[in-house]
Amino acid sequence: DEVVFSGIQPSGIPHIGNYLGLFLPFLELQSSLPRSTPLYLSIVGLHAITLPRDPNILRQERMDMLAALLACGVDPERTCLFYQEDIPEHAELAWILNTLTPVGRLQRMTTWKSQIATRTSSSPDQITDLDLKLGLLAYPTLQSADIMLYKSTIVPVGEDQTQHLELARDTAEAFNRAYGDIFPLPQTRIVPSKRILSLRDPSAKMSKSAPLAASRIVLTDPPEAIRKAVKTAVTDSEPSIKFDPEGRPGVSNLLLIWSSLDPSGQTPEQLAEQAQKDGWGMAKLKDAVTDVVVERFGNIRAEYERIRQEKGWLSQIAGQGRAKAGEVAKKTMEEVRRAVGIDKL
Ligand code: AQP
Repeated sequence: DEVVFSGIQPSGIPHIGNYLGLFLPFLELQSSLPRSTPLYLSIVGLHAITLPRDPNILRQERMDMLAALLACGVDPERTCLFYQEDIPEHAELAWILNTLTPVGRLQRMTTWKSQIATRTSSSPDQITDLDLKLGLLAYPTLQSADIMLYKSTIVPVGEDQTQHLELARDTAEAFNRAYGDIFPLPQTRIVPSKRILSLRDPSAKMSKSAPLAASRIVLTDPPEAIRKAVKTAVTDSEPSIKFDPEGRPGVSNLLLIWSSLDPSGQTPEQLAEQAQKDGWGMAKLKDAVTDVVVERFGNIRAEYERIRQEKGWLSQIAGQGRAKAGEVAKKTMEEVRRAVGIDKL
């Protein structure tokens, strides 16, 4: 039987990449899957602390992420919405999985390699940088634990997470080989996943923590901010409008955003063709993109601001999720502990 799990870090207000890469696919599963299919969506604080965070800001951002997910349409009656750090079994299973995960495999993760590239000049096998912490290297193992704890089979995530998902699959397999068949092998639901690029640098993905705010559009941006971010988005010097993600990533990124939110359901290629036929320039394309984003984010923003004030309700939702997820997590860990031989004597 299918079980859906996904997670998001409470590391800032979600941007349109998170929205198109994770939220929308998740919401689609929420509305299309039969009610008997369990859905889990976790705000993963233990992942967020793999980079230094101010505790007070983190506390606020955890709550804000819950409000943002609810504002986007996650239904807490249908989806088990919870804080990862409320369920100690995540860290416990991660530890056990650490004993099965080859260090070399973790060192090959692109996320780790990009951290090394930005922070140290030493070669990957001779890391002397004391700022690089073990938690950051082991992050994908914790992610495997998140997925496996609920015996998840479908993991809707953005395209950037594919490598981590492959690791989760191999880790589940390694566990089953070592201790018996406990875990199903998770599938990545990356279709029709989208990789939204930074508006400032189309060679990088859009990211919550990139220093330049103008590189992203976040759910709470007022219309003027959205207009400005799109207007100043880096494209290229060719005047034509064409969907060519390889050759023309900047324009293609805008077309992808437009097509993902446009009610007509047209593909980026079709929208580009039409724009080209109508003799549009880049300014017109940017206006069209701005309009669909403003339209979609306007309601979400109002809802977010309202929900954010409802602290009592938010903690009630978190409590509900904690109870539901906790029950399943406890059961899985009992099985795991028995299989490994570390159950109560
Ligand atoms: N640019 C993106 N395009 C499509 N999907 C994306 N996701 C992230 N960026 C893009 C998807 O959003 C989900 C939640 O991501 P996360 O917060 O857990 O981690 P992340 O991938 O590291 O996201 P950010 O925005 O880049 O955050 P920071 O800067 O804090 O690391 C995932 O499913 C991811 O694929």
